[in-house]
Amino acid sequence: MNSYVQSVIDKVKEKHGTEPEFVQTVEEVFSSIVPVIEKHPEYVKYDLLNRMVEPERMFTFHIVWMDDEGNYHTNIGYRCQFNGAIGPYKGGLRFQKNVNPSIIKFLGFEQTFKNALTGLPIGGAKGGSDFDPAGKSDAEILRFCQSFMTALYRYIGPDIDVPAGDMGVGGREIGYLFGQYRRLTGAWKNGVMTGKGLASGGSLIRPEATGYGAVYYLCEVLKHENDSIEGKRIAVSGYGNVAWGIMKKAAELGAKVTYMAGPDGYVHDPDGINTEEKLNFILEMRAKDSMHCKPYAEKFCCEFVEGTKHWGAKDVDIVMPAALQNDVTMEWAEKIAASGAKYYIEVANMPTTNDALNYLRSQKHMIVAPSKAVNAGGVGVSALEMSQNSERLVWTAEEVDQHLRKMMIEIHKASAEAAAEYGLGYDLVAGANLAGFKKVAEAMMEQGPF
Ligand code: 2IT
Repeated sequence: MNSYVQSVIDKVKEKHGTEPEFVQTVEEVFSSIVPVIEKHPEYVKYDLLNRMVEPERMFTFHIVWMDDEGNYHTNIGYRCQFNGAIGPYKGGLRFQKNVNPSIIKFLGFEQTFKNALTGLPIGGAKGGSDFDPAGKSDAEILRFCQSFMTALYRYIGPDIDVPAGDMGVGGREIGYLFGQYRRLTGAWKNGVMTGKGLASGGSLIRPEATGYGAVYYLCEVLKHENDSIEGKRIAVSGYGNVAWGIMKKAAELGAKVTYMAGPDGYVHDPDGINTEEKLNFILEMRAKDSMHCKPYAEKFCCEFVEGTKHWGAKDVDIVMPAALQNDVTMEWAEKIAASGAKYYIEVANMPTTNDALNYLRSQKHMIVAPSKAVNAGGVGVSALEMSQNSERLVWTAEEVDQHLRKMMIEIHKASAEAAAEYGLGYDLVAGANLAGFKKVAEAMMEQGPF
């Protein structure tokens, strides 16, 4: 390890001991970029890395809202505008009980390099709240979103910061947030947020984009291995928007998702979650209760195993974690490696602990792809929504899908080429970090290195 890179990682560890997820992502990204630092002594001279690990701006705010019984509650809101070197800050809002500064910062840091990989001019950001949407009524969600935007609206804008959804923030929440933004500013502001409903200026394919993009990326990996998606059995975790998009696109291309998991346990459907009836049932199930996937097993008479994960199941070809961060720890990684599955395709943001990821990467029989490349189609289509809004155009679903597919092909190619350039072979994890980092670093240097 290069001594400058090591010194920055050590400093982050020392300064941010209470932010484990943030430390983890810095270590993961920076351990890949050593060859670029060695090629560019000026990055060391101008101390680029210490600058990169400090968000350009990050703030908190309080959100006071009233529940349906008239009781008042206060939550914390966050926005972390991590790096705006290549475009307006861009990234989702996460509403989840466990949201804290470490989670927001890790997501903002990852977003910076992911957004660079899309090839589009968007900087990295993330935000959200420790508000728990589970069990809240529609009216409570509306009041919370209005209060959230009342605190945030001064600090965002189409050229400043363009928020979107993440866990706990879907089309409904974006609609309520955008409505409040318009009420407060009296302006449409090129849509200001992405992931809007179609009637409000949203883009076709945005809800499906992350999952579809992940499958398009997967197809590139398979092509590289002279393999095909046809007939493949895929295990996902989660059954949210992203996992759902994977199920749908995989089915369309002749593969099948045979495992999915939720907070309550996992479902095994050997026939595949691949019919319209099954896919629609998941949407209904999720809308009613986002914490349980057992009803799927009851409805379609398949196996449900409570309180555990399916990682390591032997009848799987492709593993795609698409739920929370650090879902796959070392213990699960060992089971996955032993299962014989060849492809480990991360989808959720940082779904693998660093030791588990490095272990999987060291397995000769496996190909590992990193989330910041695989899930970049979501934010990529968000950037296409920004383009459509600012040009006052609406693209057809086919046009958006074509752009998305092209973007995923390019991301895979750029990652593979960056790894090859530094003699690392087909290392998609290092390649994505190298390609994303190079672009952000170049922009930072162009804008005044000191
Ligand atoms: O993690 C992500 O890339 C997102 N939540 C989407 C961000 C966006 O601006 O569409």
